[in-house]
Amino acid sequence: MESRDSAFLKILQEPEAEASGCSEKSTCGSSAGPADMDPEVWEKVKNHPCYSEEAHHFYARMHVAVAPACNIQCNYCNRKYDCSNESRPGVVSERLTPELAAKKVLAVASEIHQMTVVGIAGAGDSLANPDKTFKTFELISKAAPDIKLCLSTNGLALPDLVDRIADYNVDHVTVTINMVDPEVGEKIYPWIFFNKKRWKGRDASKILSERQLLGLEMLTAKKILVKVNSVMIPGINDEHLKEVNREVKKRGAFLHNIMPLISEAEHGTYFGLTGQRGPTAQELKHLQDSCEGEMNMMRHCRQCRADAVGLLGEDRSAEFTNEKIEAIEIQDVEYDLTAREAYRDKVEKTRETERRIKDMLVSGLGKDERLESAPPVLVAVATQGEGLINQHFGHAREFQVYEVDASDAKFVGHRRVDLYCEGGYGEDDSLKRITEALSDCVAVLVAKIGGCPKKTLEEARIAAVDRFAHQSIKPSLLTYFAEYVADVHAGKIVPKEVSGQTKIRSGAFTAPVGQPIPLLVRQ
Ligand code: CLF
Ligand code: SF4
Repeated sequence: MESRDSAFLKILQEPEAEASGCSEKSTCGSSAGPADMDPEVWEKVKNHPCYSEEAHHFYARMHVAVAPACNIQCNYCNRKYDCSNESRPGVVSERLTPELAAKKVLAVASEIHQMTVVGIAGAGDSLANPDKTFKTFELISKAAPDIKLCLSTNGLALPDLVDRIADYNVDHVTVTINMVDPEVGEKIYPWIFFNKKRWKGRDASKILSERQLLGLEMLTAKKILVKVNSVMIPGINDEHLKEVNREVKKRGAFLHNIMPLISEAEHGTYFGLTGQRGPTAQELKHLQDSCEGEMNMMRHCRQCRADAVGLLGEDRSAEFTNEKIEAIEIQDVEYDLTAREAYRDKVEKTRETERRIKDMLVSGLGKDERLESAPPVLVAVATQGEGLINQHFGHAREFQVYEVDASDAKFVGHRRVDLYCEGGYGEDDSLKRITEALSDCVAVLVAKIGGCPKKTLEEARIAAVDRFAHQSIKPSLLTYFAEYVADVHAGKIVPKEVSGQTKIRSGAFTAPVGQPIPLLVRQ
């Protein structure tokens, strides 16, 4: 009988014409591809790392922190920290003027061809600082016309500025909506500043909610893509976010990004100081899963800083400090549009091939009854980008987690961890925490792993697998799933009961200066 592996190989070797060209699952959201959506929408999202999960493996964003002021107070925010609308609560290292921001964009884009999007997400609220925000967009669109413009807002000022947003060709707007019920809202927002007056309590939340929903409707009427961010605060708005999800869907939001509350006493926020906890990874996934039937969910958000630079999950802002940018002579910056386009073309070809392989694998798996009826499992992956399993276990600062079954390998979250390998030595404490962080996964796919961590993981019934090193993530996951199910049927693996309360950790990987991530896409 033909082995499953050789059956897959045969599928992979079949000519392109045999491919379905389209996933059987028709979705239209962050994990969707070109076959799932209107071509006009696909053009807008295909290289936006936040609006397309697939794109986030290949493309980077940068934030320019030109907007210091805010017009509301959120209980999860302390003014000296980044805006939690879009960032982890870390201090913005440096603020920028619109002129310096445009110069920084040119410098970053000429060095990081992956960078396709510039967003304004703080440090306060982009639309509470409209002149600085729009001046920055004006300067960037003149200097770097191929870059997408993106902004994030709490929505209070939004209805007054929708026309300006459209005038500046901003195609992507994020509105943070944590409630549609002022009774819930008053537990999140102590005050807002609106119409030259400070409002408190339920009145404040009523105004804020009405303005957010009106702004959302006005944007979607202008065909501007809107992502809604919501901060999940257990015991306050967790159940209520299902209603928020229905309301924003009704008003045409493209994507819903439910993010965990990040709350530590040292951040000095109201929630941090009063001991309000954030959700566990499992609670977050459960809520995201229950909203998915209603609309498409973003699961790959890394809650980045308001001055982040690089792929989601890493932060190269330390390479581009104000001091360095100020010292650059603008005429020395080579903004090579042709090279940037060539990079994107190469990425698109790679993505197309990956999609084709994945679809062929899925259609092959679907023919096997045992696989089709097998329940999904969680599998972790160590990657440094480009959609490849290309990171050593000991060098990973985060693991991506996928839910895999015979129909798909879906990105469902990430787990941030401490480095296992420091200075060439394995850290036992880190290994213990990594094992806990991955406790609900049946395997972790890595480029390489040493014997000692492999044994520890296997004792926790997490298979450490390095035979897919430097191969594409999704096809490898589907292949692994087929092998896993075969082993379960052969009695070699007993499926484990999964329960977990994994604490979510904040903080993006900050790339050490001088060790940038690889730029080249494989041939
Ligand atoms: Fe920035 Fe936000 Fe635009 Fe992305 S981030 S303004 S939509 S370019 Fe992205 Fe970062 Fe999550 Fe924001 S991962 S915090 S969703
Ligand atoms: Fe902080 Fe952003 Fe809320 Fe303003 S909108 S209080 S900056 S989290």
